[in-house]
Amino acid sequence: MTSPRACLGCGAETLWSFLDLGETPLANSLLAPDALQGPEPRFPLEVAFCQACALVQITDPLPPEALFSEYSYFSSVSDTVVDNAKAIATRLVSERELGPDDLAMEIASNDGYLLRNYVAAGIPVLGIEPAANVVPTAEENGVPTRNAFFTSELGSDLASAGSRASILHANNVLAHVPSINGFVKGIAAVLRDDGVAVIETPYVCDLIDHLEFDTVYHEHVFYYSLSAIDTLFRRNGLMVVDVERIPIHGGSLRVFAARGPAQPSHEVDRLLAEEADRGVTLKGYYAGFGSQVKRLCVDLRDLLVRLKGGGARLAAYGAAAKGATLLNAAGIGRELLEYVVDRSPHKQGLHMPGALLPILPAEHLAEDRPDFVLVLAWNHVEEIVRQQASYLGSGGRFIVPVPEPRILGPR
Ligand code: JHZ
Repeated sequence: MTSPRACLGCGAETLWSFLDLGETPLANSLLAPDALQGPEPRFPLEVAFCQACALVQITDPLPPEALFSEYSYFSSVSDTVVDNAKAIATRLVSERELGPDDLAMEIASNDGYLLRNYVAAGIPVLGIEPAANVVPTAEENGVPTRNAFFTSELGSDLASAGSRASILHANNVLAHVPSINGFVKGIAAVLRDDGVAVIETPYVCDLIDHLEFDTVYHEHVFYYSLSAIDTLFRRNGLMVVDVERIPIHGGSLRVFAARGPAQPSHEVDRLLAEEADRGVTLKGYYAGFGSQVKRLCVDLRDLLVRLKGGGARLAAYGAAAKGATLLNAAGIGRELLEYVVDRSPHKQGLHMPGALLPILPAEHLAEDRPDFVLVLAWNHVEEIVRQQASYLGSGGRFIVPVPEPRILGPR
């Protein structure tokens, strides 16, 4: 597979495709009951590596307006996400001695799950969030929110109007923006000279090493190594000054960036060297991934078919975007799984794209007690195990699909 398209980062026509998930419905386009009969739009989903700048990307990105103007994902539904946000906000307020003259900004601020921690500490905030349906919840959380896509122009406009950020958070959005150079330029423009951007994004090495292929969907245009981020940021006036690997979402990078010039930390140099040693900036690192994914999908489907054939009742947990990719790639639908449960009231009553499983409240598991539950939101498995003690205690079993299917029993 070789894609003729140009890299969205550096513009070189050096994309080398290594994973093709075929024509796939949009992972967060949950279906209302009256939409179940109609045809579902599907779009190509293929992942490529840029041999010039090492940026991993999908080859056919869709316009962000089609994906994010209305959004069913509310960050506050997951305790792990809320706790992670609170920990970093509290830490930065103290480390950087922030006060009422500072401004904490967040791009893709969702329901205010992160910025409300700054509000509680008396620090002025501004959220920027494109999904109109999420904004009222953020405002109820006390987080003033501008309903807009963040761009280079918006960054410059905010800076000219005097809104420059001491801290700028951008969690799980660097992966989502096709016009990535303008987006990074906008961050550089809106930062104070001594400000810091704190950017969390899933780490491509965790994706490859732990077969987290289901985190590929149309919303995720890019899958970053630190090497690719370093090149992208330098091109657009930002410098990586520090980095941490954090466990959230199956393994992410937390990158600290500033307007240059700046001295990167020892950890930045160390991780860049580690990536170079492991060949992360070369296509060989990605070469076997497509066939490993095929194997995993076959193994998972075979396991479910075997359990079902033995008379077991099967369901799933987590109407996650990654769940849509997993079910569609492995060809798992209503013939194997009866339903999926999810804690989010914004998802309940709807159906998973492609697989068409109905989405029910999480409490349904303990009441209905299916024999096995496929954990689609495997990145939150510890939280889900704690919460579903009653289901597991009554003999229920969880199946964690990646990096290889494994069954968890009662603890
Ligand atoms: P979760 C999201 O992807 C969306 P998804 C987004 N595109 C992104 O970039 C990545 O995260 C990083 C539910 N749940 O977080 C909530 C429970 O029901 O794995 C969600 O619907 N009970 C911005 O959608 C889903 O599961 C629980 O106890 O793949 C989890 O979705 C918990 C913890 C979650 O992300």
